Amino acid sequence: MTTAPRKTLLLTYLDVPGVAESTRLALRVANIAFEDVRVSYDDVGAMRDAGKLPFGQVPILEFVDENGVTTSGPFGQSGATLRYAGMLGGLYPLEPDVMLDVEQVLGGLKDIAVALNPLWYSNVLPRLPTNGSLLPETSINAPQRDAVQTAVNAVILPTRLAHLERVAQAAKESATARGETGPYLVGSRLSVADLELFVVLNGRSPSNLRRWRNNGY
Ligand SMILES: N[C@@H](CCC(=O)N[C@@H](CS)C(=O)NCC(=O)O)C(=O)O
Repeated sequence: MTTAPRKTLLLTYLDVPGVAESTRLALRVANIAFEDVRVSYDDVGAMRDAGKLPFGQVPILEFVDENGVTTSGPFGQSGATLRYAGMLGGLYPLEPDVMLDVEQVLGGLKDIAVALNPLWYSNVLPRLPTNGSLLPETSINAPQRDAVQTAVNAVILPTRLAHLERVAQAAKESATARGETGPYLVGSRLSVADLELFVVLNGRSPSNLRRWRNNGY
């Protein structure tokens, strides 16, 4: 008799509440068993050199059998892992109109994350997917960093957050019209958009950015 390979879901990412944090939360909230594998930058480098990372970076999601052999994946890109976890766990609405509300919030949060990148890396570019380094030629100096921070605080965050508030209000009204009332973006159902909102607004606050940077991230 043959038995199907046992499948353990592995999510591999750095030990920070970064781009894979909402996927971790989605899997936990939905009670989906997974191994929360936390790796160092050196580990990422070794995995990249071994050809293990489809996009040269983490997070990756994969299924492994009882011998630790990958049976499905690895799959990269945090947006993909979040949607996958959301669909598995019932945190990703499949009705097109509700999905649009969730997706536009995810997109708005991505805009915020992109604007924060130069502060995170003190560089115009994020880490290179070839070797994880930051290009010295594209680094920003302290006055440029301050200018980015001022623009982020004075313009980007207030405007983007006002956009999100308006969108959330409209989503709430749509949910109410569907007869779904509740504290979440799309009414009574927690979705991946709520989780990503929490992570971006809580985890990537300027004070957390400073703390992570001081810890070498
Ligand atoms: N677009 C990718 C970006 C992934 C990414 O930037 N990963 C970073 C951590 S947040 C990484 O692997 N850094 C280590 C390295 O590049 O060596 C995603 O969302 O998954």
